[in-house]
This record gives sequence, structure tokens and C-alpha cells, in this order.
Amino acid sequence: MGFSTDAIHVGQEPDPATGAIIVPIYQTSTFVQEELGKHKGYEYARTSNPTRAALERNLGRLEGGEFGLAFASGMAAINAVMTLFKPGDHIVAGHNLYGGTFRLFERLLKDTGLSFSYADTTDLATTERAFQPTTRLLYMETPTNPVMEITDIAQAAALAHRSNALLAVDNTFMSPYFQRPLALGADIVLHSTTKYLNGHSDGVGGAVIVKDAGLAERLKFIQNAAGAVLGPMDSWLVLRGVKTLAVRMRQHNENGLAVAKFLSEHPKVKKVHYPGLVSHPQHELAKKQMTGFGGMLSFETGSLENAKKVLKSVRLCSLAESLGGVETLISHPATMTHASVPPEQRQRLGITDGLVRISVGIEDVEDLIADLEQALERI
Ligand code: P1T
Repeated sequence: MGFSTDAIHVGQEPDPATGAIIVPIYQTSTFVQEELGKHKGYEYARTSNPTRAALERNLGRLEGGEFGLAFASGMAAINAVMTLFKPGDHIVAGHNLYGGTFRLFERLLKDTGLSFSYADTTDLATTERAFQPTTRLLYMETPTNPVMEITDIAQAAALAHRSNALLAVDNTFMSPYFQRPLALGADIVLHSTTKYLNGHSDGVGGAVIVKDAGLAERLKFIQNAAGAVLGPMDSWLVLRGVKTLAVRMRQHNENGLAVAKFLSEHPKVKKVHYPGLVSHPQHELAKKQMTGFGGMLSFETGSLENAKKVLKSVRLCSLAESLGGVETLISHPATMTHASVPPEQRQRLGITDGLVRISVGIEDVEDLIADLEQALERI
């Protein structure tokens, strides 16, 4: 079946008890058993809940992995994946990650005995040099948050596998509609479902999708044992959001491209990071491994003062963290999402004080451009 058909139907058969076309919100903590050891497949809602199970099946299919697991947040999903590893294990991570991911690695997981090296994964020769005999995982975002660097997933997978390591890709920015890392060789896909999968800025959640049954079993054990599960109401909201993922992503892409073009031609804008622009250093690669470019972009205003003027002057775009919702959000990575990345490293990555990030929503794009136009006039 096609992507949208799967998004609307997989895991969402009419409710066997009532015929309800929508999967009910099974707001229950436990399930009554007929006799010892005899139940309907559900025992306790941390282990499994029908609403969450429906979402997990759905996301598993959309990412082409079959095994999906839903967590309380994107960070909980990432932390669950990292629980696969043991003290002494080494992880090579992309040098540009969401600030919260970097903070988890540096401020929490290092203390548990894991070690991390950061590499520019757009250059796989450099990345290969970061590998050690104890490297178990290559972890990356593509495109990266917020400078939109693209890594060749198939080549990164080959590199990881040559070293007996796994490849994990955070696919939050593209969603499975535009990019399917498992089909390109990745072992693990992660999502902050808070973003495009939910799509309506009304819930925090995360997901992990894998294709290997053994890996799925270990992650399922971690999910139940550590317990950071997505609740039934939030699972339901993501299920509802996913039904319109394809149409939303097409519009995010169309608006993203229009806003990126507008900004790239604006005299006050020094640089635009958007993989759909031919000026993007990995535009050809983006065309090869993604089927669209999405709605995320960032641009350089030249100084903190200029960034502040733009952020203060927008009226339709909302100044807020997060991304992937139907409404346009604008933010300042250096002081917001990436504040936990040391300043020198931010500079090196291009997360300057003048960098502004936009999650382009699906409003009428001429209204968004007019808003940005009047805000840029203040510089
Ligand atoms: O916020 P949470 O659902 O826990 O997801 C964390 C996360 C993971 N991966 C990526 C690529 C992300 O962008 C995020 C969260 N990011 C933001 C809140 C943000 O504004 O960038």
C-alpha cells in the first residue's frame, strides 16, 4: 500500500468491541485477567497499551521497520537507545545534534561509562578516523538541527557496519514521508514525535523504529523496564496527526522552499541553510536520499542584535522552541535549543549569535513572507 494508505490504516482497524473507526484512548493502567496467565494480550499498561500499540504498529510500518516503540518524549526515546550500551562502549556522534541530545550525552551518559567522540559526518573519511575498537554506535541527525547538514545515510551505514557498529539516525526533521533511513541501511530510527509526526504542537513524545527482531526485543525490554512510555492520550494524538502527515509534509516542503528562496534573495540575509536550495553544499545528496526538503531552515542575520530585531518584530511567526507543527515557529538556536553547546563549538558549527531558525508552517506562504519581510526591514 502507499504511504498515506498505511498512515491512515495500519494499526487502526475498527475497534473489535464496538466498531469505532477511530482507535479508542484506552485510558487504563491495567487489564483484568480471566484466570492466572489467561488474558487478552494486555496485562499492565506500562508493558503494553492498545492505543500505544496501534501507534507503534503504524510508525513501524511508515519507517519500513515493522517494530516501533513509543516513548514519553524524543529524549526518552534517545535515552532508551543509549541504554543498549554498556560502560566502556564508545559512540561516534555527529558534531551537530539537537542541544538536548548533546546535553544527554555529555552531562548524563558520560557519567555512566559511555564515551563519545563527535565528528563531521558529512565527511565520512573524518568520521571513520573517530572510530575506536570499542565503538558500538554511529549516531547522527540528517539534516542536522539547526544548520541542516546532510550525511549520506547509505555510506554512513556501510562505515558503521564495517566496524561492527550500528547506525542510528534521528529522522525528526524529515519524517518518514521524505526520508526512510532503514531502507538506506540504518539500524535504528529515532523521532521526537512532538514534531512532524504529531504535527499540531499539542503533545510531547518520542519513537524508536528498528527492523531487526532481536534489537526490537531488547528495546522493548528497556521500554518496559525503564518505563518512559507514551501515555494513551498522547499516543492517540500522534495517531491522529500521522493520518495527515503526507499532505502536511507536502505543504511544509512547498512553503519551506518558497521562504528559503525569499530569504536567499533578501539583501539583509547573509546565508540560508536549506537543503532544497542549489546553494546548499549537499543539495545533490539531499535530492538523492530525500524525496522532499521539508519545512526547516535557518538563516544568518549577521549579529545578535539583528537576530533580536527580527525575533521581536515578527507578528505571524511565533517565537518559540520546537518545530514541525502546522504553525510557523521562529527561534534563536544559540540561546534556546542549543544553549547547552559550548560557545566555541557553536561558532565552529555555524550556530552563531546571528542565526535564526524557522520551522515553516502550512499557513498561506505569502502571509509568512510578508511577515518576514516587515521583520527584516527592522535590521
Ligand atoms: O523534545 P523531545 O520530544 O524530547 O525531542 C528531543 C529532540 C530530539 N531530536 C531532535 C532532532 C529534536 O529537534 C528534538 C527536540 N527539538 C526541539 C525542541 C527544538 O526546538 O529543536
